[in-house]
Amino acid sequence: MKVGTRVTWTNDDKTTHTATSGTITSNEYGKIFDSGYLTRGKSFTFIFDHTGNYEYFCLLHPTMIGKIIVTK
Ligand SMILES: [Cu+2]
Repeated sequence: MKVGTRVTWTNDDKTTHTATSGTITSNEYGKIFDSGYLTRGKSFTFIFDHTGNYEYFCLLHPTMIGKIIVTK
């Protein structure tokens, strides 16, 4: 997706989740964005203003992972 895109994560699950930048094994996780605990129905929005590959995961369920690729 293009720089400047706004991404919204919405938790449609019964279980609480997070969208937290980085990987569970990195000291840097959560530094770029961190939704905090998203209970059912809650949303979190982040605007990607820089190019790059942004991995993210759920702090509560670290096998839940994703990646966002931001291009010019
Ligand atoms: Cu989770």
